[in-house]
Amino acid sequence: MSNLVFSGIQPSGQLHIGNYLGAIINWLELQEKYPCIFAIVDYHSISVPFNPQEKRQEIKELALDFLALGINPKKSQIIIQSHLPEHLELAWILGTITPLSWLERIPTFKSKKQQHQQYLNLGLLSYPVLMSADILLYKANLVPVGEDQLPHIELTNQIAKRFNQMFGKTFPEIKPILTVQSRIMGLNRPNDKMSKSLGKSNYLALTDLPKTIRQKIKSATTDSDNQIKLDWEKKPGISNLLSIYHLFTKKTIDQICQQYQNKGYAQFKSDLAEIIIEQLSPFQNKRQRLSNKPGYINKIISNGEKKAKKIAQATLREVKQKIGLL
Ligand code: AQP
Repeated sequence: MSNLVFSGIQPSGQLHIGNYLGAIINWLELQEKYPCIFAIVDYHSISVPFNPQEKRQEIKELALDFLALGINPKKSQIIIQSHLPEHLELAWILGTITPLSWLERIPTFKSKKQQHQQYLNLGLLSYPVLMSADILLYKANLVPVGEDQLPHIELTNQIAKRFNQMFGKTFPEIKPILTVQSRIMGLNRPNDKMSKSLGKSNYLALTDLPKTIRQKIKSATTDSDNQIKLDWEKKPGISNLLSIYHLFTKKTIDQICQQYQNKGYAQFKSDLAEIIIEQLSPFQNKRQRLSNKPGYINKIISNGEKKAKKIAQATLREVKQKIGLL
């Protein structure tokens, strides 16, 4: 069996350094080795409250982000989930063999249920089935994601296994690919993962201006002992910043701690902000240039979707045949 990479991101606001350091840096590495499909999973993004006036723009912005970050359309396909209805068809079929109990125990469902009590809908519960369909539709076997997505990958494997047992071997086993730091924590809530829905001061957007980056890092939550060291339990805020520093500079944690011995948090934070500004600048410049080329971006997506559709249709045909629908 040949390797194929699939991963997706919801168009639901600005991409942040959690998405980048926790998942996308692996996309860039993997596309050098394997064929990849990277999806803008817009159907997923409407399972929580959203603004229809902003959705189209959010989808365009995310496509721009993918390309500016270095997704290479010669090597990888970029697709928009809702352009390929095969995702939904397969999701329905897989949903019919997925016990409710498997879905009810998924941690993201439990937390989204709390978060969106006034918007509790079937989509929130069946979200991981659609994600399973996204992956299995292409028979992808490598899925680079952040740590929060691991229960979804486990579920995908359970569903695939059940389908294979019931109807004959069809789907491969999926392997999640994690980055070295697959859980970046929130700037103002360092015990929770960095998240768009926790507000703008919780995350550092890849498109944040230098002024905003300086201000957000300066006000990131830290303890009061002014000692720079890694201690996730007692010092989650500074540990998170240390690990972001390490990921952006490739210096080891020990080297960084040594460098800032007796220098205090203010100097450390100020340097970290400048490092991030410098690291994000090529992306921001490229994004600016690409934003003037909407035709080019649309072409890339439509080419990607043409190729993806062939695989999607073949899988769906096979699945329908196996379950007696063709
Ligand atoms: N904090 C994070 N650390 C590491 N990886 C992360 N990812 C997200 N947040 C972190 C990974 O980014 C990819 C895209 O995720 P998504 O489209 O599902 O976005 P998300 O998880 O919904 O992002 P948010 O900011 O957390 O949104 P809300 O607040 O709406 O839930 C995935 O691979 C994810 O693991």
